[in-house]
Amino acid sequence: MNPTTRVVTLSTNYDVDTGSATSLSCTVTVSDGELTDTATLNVNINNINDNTPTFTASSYSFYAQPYSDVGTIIASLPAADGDIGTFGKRKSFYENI
Ligand SMILES: [Ca+2]
Ligand SMILES: [Ca+2]
Repeated sequence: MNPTTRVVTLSTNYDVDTGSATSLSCTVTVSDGELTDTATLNVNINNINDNTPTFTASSYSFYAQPYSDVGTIIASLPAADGDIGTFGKRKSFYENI
């Protein structure tokens, strides 16, 4: 906290995706040089969707058996997303082949 402007800023990067704290707390003091008062500052750090989901390769090749039944699973494509929680859930969209 800047003592002149009283603006509160973070002194380090907090990335909840990598296990950083999701809340911070500290005691702030105001003084007129003689008298003082204190208050507790609680800051909650929210997760944001700041990581793009990615496949592990740009293309994949698989072989399917001829005359396989419709709906037969022929591949499972790995993908990752560095976000935790709902922002890290992955949905895949594809065209029928
Ligand atoms: Ca994400
Ligand atoms: Ca995130």
